[in-house]
Amino acid sequence: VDLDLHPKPAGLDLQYGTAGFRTNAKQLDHIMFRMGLLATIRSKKTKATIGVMVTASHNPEEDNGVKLVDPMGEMVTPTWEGYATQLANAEQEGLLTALRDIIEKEAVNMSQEAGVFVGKDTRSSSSSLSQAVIDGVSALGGHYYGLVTTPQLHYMVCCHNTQGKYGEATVEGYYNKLCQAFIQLTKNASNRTDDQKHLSVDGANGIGALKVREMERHLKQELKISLFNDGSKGKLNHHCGADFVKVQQKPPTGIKLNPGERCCSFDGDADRIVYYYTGSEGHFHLLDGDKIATLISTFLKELLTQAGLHLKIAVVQTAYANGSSTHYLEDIMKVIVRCTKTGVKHLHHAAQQFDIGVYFEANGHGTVLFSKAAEEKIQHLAEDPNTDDSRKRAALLLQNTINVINQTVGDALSDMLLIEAILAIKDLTIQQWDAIYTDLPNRQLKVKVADRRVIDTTDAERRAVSPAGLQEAIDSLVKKYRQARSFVRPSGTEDVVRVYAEAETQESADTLAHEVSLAVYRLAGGVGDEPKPL
Ligand code: G16
Repeated sequence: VDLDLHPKPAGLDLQYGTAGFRTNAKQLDHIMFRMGLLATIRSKKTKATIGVMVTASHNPEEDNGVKLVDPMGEMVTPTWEGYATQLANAEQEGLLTALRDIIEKEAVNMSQEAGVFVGKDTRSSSSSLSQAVIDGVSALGGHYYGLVTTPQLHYMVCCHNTQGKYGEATVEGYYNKLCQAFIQLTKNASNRTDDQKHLSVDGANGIGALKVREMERHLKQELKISLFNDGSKGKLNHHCGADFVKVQQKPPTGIKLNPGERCCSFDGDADRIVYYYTGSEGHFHLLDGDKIATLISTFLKELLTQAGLHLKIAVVQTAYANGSSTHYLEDIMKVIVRCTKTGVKHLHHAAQQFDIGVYFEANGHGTVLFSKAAEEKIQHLAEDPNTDDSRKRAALLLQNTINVINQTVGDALSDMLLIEAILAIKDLTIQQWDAIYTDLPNRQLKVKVADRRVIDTTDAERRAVSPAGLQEAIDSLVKKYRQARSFVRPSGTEDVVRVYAEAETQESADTLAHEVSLAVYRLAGGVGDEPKPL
């Protein structure tokens, strides 16, 4: 391999963050090439196919990024994130040594065959950057997937490495599996009206919009989608998409919102989803990842009871989870709740500890994991001739639920089908779903600092240990408000510090978020203008 094909500019250092490398697309050419090399080594090491996804998901159009996907479709393991950072930052003349280091440390047999699936989103920089990845793997026979959503790539890696047991490793195979399960599920709903079958989708002007169009014909009119922000004119993630809707707490531009109607937004690579509607008074109602986790876990818990199955179910959240959701899940629904650091890789891992692990970040990124033992128990019950009708119905519903879910990673298309099926089966309107609990008013802000690494956190990012005095400042501010909570953390995908606050009223949440932003600005080296009140 010619290692000088995509040279690194001297002195540029980047870290493998929350979801891989992510920055302005202009700085990523050498990173992509090197991740192609690393994915190939990882493939030789694991004797399995590895995935590389070129995307910057919710970030603006001019950014890009890359994440590595391990054999079962999960995020690459932490040791290899470390290798990725080492390899990315080796100066050009040290690249060969850096590669040899990893090969030696991991005792990789370089004569082993390798396979790498490469996926990309619709960003204008994604074509040339994915070509740089392919240049890194091509000498070793990588497989290229063209335009796919992030979750489709995760799915296909898993299908390939399980020799098709998880499904067929093609985009068609993906649609078939999910949509057939969806159609089976909706057979359990009675007399759905056209309104109930209708959903407005904001595609964030990204890859999800193209894919929802492709998927539609597999849905046999059981779901009728009005697609907005389909990429034909608007800019990716600009005033639209799941991140915009969640953070701004308002509808995207470019969507027609009729009062009371169910709508959802995907993010730029379709691994997140949030729902919303406007009330008759024009008030905006957001149903975020926490509400989604609640809906899904309630549904699963009811099915387990009906099936008479004793399986341990848990919900995994992050510090961003609304306090009302945690309270509802623990105290009313009596399910186990766990809190992890931000990043699906952390939630995924925690969810694997249970028979059924429902994990969702408040931003709408999540899925459900079923242990092998749980899947076997459900299958056994469904196939046992002695199972009575109502238990059998529950077992079959659980089986189809498993099939509609993409267990490899959060997936907007799969989550959408699952949510639509649950609403149909339980005959719930979005308003009824929303009324399960009331969110505490909250606010998220960003603060620019010179070096966000000066902020270090502990307790699943709920407390700051550095810089000195910051946590004490937050504690005394929080004390001023009722039902209040606040935390700060450095983002792993953008060059900012994130601030979260919630309180009894929106005014308190806004003021608290602003006050905490000021504390960050003053104690953690803020740059630019001081944060202004909202
Ligand atoms: C990525 C991660 C998510 C995370 C989000 C924001 O999402 O996959 O787990 O919540 O970034 O992370 P941070 O607050 O560290 O910037 P996406 O959809 O952008 O890939």
